[in-house]
Amino acid sequence: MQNYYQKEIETMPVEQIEALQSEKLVKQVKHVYENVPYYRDLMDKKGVTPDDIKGIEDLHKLPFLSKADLRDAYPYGLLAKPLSECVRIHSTSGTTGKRVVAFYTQNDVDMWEDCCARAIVAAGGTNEDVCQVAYGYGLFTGGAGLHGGSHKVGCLTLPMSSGNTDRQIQFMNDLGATIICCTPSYAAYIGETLEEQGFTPDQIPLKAGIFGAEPWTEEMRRGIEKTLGIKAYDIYGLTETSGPGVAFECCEQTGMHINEDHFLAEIIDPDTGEVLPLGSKGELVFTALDKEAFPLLRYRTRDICVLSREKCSCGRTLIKMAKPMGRSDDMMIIRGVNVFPSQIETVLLNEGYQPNYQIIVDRKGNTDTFDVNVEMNADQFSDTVSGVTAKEKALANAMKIMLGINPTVHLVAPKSIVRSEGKAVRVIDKRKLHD
Ligand code: DLL
Repeated sequence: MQNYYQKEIETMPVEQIEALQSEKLVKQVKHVYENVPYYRDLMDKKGVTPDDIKGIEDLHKLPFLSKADLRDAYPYGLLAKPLSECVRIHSTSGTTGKRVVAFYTQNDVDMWEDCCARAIVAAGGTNEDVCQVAYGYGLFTGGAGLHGGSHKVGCLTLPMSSGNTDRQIQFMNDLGATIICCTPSYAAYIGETLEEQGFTPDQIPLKAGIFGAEPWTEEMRRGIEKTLGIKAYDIYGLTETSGPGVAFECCEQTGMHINEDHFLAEIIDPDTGEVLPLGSKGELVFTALDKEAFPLLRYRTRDICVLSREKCSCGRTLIKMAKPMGRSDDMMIIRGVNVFPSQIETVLLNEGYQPNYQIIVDRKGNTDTFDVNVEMNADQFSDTVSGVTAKEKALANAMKIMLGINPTVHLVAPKSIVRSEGKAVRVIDKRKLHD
């Protein structure tokens, strides 16, 4: 069994990792230029040739690739290998417009599973563990990625997929699952169900969870850790870059180490495209250094976060990304003010509510309306009407302090907000329907 703490890579001095990235980048740019006419055109338009790229210091010369490019090129326009060499397809959930489809060669699948294996090991996983994979299986990358990683680590893998919560709980208990992988909102739901069934954290066999695919706050982490009696680790990735495992958290739980030997990260100003210095907040851009079938150069993720090279107590030298605050396109502009759902979640959890909420934005005349439905727990529900009204006011006030604008808060009955088994839908923006 290969050891998936890949120490020589994960603790490599920065100069060495940069030299490795430079070497891979030069090769990758040639591969793309020769095999992807769509990107070759973008390079030609910018007047850049592969000879101009001598190392990572030249990365800024390359054009960006955006989600719109991926949609334009659907389905085969960015394919860099013959289909006969591809073994897998995954796809984004794509609620609007065309989906993005990503192709994988066997080497691509191996690299991706390696990244997920590193994440499982960083969360304390070994071949002694039983790993319950409760991300969706299928076109979504969550199930397949963590499943492959779990196999590589040698865990006993429970391929549950998402949903059927009672069965999740039965298998978890009967088969002694020690690690669970799912979205944080589903983890919270499983925790809530376990609590209702009378399980206390010490009766649950889990010791760790690997949660990602959607933004979640530190407050939510603490809530999940408490209910399930585990350590909750973050994991990040996107379909376009292969799936989960681009970055993962270690025991320090202060941001995710990026698998820099495979993914080169930059932070840019989302409005101007200017590359920002380390430590600045901006849009995360990835260059995949090894992907064969669906290589991406300077792909704009639209995720907003910060990179850091501060020394990590786990010994890994891989650069860290902070928890993404959400996508630049998750950000709502309400009455001219920028609002992220994660800010609302932080207020709720600080004020003693559960992260079961929905934001509804609409427009009446020329004014935006901004409503937040928040679920009460059973104790809060038994309150008097005037008590509930006072709580709604207090919560609206706390949100105003965080956001700078006043929402209308509606406290709603326990269990009236639909639970998520995958990525939670937090926002209903009805303004988009009128536009
Ligand atoms: O969500 C891949 C994944 C599966 C990641 C399982 C982690 C675990 P997509 O469906 O293409 O792929 O969505 C990618 O989800 O651009 C982020 O906006 C968001 N996202 C992913 N992980 C995190 C995270 C998968 N840990 C999009 N924190 C990304 C915040 C995340 N947002």
